[in-house]
Amino acid sequence: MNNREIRILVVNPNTTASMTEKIRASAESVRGAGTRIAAVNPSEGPPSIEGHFDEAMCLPGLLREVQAGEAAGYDGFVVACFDDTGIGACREIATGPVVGICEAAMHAASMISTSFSVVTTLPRSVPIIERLAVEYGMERRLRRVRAADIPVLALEEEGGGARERVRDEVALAIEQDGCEAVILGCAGMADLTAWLSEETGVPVIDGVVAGVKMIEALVGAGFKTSKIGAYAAPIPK
Ligand code: 5HY
Repeated sequence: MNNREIRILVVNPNTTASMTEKIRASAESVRGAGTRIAAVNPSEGPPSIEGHFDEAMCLPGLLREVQAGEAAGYDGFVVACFDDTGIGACREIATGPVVGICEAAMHAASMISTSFSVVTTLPRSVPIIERLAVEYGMERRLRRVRAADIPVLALEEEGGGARERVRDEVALAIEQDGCEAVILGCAGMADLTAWLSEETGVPVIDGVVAGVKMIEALVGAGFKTSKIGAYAAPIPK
């Protein structure tokens, strides 16, 4: 029986500490007794990731955090940005498994339902997530990617109405898309999961939770990232 402690580093690739705290709380709420969680964000980079340019700009900080986590001996990593940005690069520098919250959430949804919709923040993120679904082989399970049309950081403002816009879009997804589960398409929505599941009676999946449990499972099974091909260590330059 492998009951060694599992250490997981959750990296919020944007620089908004309040979102990192929210992510930490979500991860802590489901961690197993033998799991230790650390949640970090880079000190430099975009305060929110809203599109391709921000995705690129967050990479140096993300990779620095993962490199530091690898040096500190973390067993696995969760990249807590729904764009799953930089996953391949993180897998090259990590020994243990690395999951992005989009991939983790889509796989979780595919095992508890036959179809799901995603509710994210801005319309510009919709095609990015649709492309990820194709990349992950989930296009047949995906009913629709919807946007609540709110900036990512609106989720950090109390009373600004962002929560309600997310709730309304989740309700539309259930009403109109024929989906059996809904995925929250932004790490900043992690604190809405229980409330929305309660309100709708439908499984609402937060990628942070799915990612942490997936890493626990992979590490617990003794799996590490394969180093014989695409995720081999970077070639020294
Ligand atoms: C995220 N952006 O999870 C993504 C998702 C989004 O700063 N954290 C961000 O809403 O585009």
